[in-house]
Amino acid sequence: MLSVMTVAGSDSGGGAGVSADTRTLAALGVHGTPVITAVTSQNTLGVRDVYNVPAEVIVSQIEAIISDIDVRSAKIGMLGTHEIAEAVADALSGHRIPIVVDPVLAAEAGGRLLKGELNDVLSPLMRKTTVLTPNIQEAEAISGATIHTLDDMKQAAREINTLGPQSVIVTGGHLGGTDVLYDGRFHLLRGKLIKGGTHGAGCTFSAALAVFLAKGYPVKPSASMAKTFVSEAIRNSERIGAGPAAVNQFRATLRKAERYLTLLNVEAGLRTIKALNPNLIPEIGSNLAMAITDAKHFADVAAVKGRIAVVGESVTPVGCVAFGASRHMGTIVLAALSQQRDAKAAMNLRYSDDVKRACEELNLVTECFGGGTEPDASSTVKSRVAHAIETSLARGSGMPNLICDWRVAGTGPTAFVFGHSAQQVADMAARISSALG
Ligand code: PXL
Repeated sequence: MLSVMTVAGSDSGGGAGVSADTRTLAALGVHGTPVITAVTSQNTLGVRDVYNVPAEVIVSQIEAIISDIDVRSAKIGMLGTHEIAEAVADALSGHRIPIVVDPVLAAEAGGRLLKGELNDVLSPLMRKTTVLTPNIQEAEAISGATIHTLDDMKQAAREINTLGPQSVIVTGGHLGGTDVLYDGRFHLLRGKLIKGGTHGAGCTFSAALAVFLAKGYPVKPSASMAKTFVSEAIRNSERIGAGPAAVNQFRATLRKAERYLTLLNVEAGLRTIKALNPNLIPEIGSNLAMAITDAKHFADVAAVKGRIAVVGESVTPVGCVAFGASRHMGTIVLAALSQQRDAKAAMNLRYSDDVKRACEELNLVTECFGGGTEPDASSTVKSRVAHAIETSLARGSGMPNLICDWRVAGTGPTAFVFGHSAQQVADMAARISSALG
């Protein structure tokens, strides 16, 4: 497996430093070997304490790694002292791999993380650096210039390049969102400021850059891909304490995986549904829908394109399964989710006295309209569903398996079957079908 070394400090709050690095490496599919340079006691509100690991312990970690594991690049983050930087530079010399150095001055929420001037601390590493990735504040500290504009960023990048690194990327997250790459020529990595917390963003960008270099990409495409990755991590940032939110390297991937598994789950449910009694399918058709966790919009709910119809004597999905395929059932699922977090799936069936008897026989929890306490007839099906669930929960009956609505406009009496997955809903529909005889 491709391995990448990170040489970094530990942030006990878990947002930045080695935690952010190893999450980034894992999310991008490589093995990370962490070399700890410092132990910081911090949370999202700031740094309380810094303990620099003795230089010989840092060197020992690097030697243990490179004597055995074929690391293809290294990312270097927090270095608390000049002596530590010198030891790291010596330990890595003779090892010809791309080295990304992310200068670390202070934590996001405040608190310096090094002794002395950043310039001086980094000097032993400068000539060994493939790419140096200062943010604006760090670029100011290294170049001695003040940066207000994109032109100032360019000047600083060129200035810093004379200190030794092959390439310099001044990241513009604290200005307009565009980064400046200088490798003898200027390249702009265009971007916009993204809404979200940025604790750990610098570590994530530089670790991702090290991954793409390890995979053999040149600096410029590596920087673009790393920028895309960190942008997504910022967009998905989450608050973990009272201070600034931390970037999240996995949420985007996990959401994609959940979307895929949701499609598969609806497809599996459809295989069960094919055997249903056709009398259960309303004349205008049915649908089987399932949402992802925290769905906000009907586009986050998968269902059958077209609908599920009765063709001849068999229950048949008209189209394929896709997100946003059913506005109607998407709305029903979102209404259920607004009351109960795991009520992620639903299907609409034709309701009748026979279905009612079958549900009683099966002991299903059923919430029906008609008692006079529900919202008036002009209410939407969405508000009636939400109200029915609220009523059932308030009564202590739990999440209803079925909500029966005698009034869904144009469709006739309808039973909405609910469950945590499309497969579970399909299984329940199959039990009702069997009980109908
Ligand atoms: O984001 C820079 C950084 C690097 N390394 C450690 C940190 C921080 C910021 O908080 O704590 C250990």
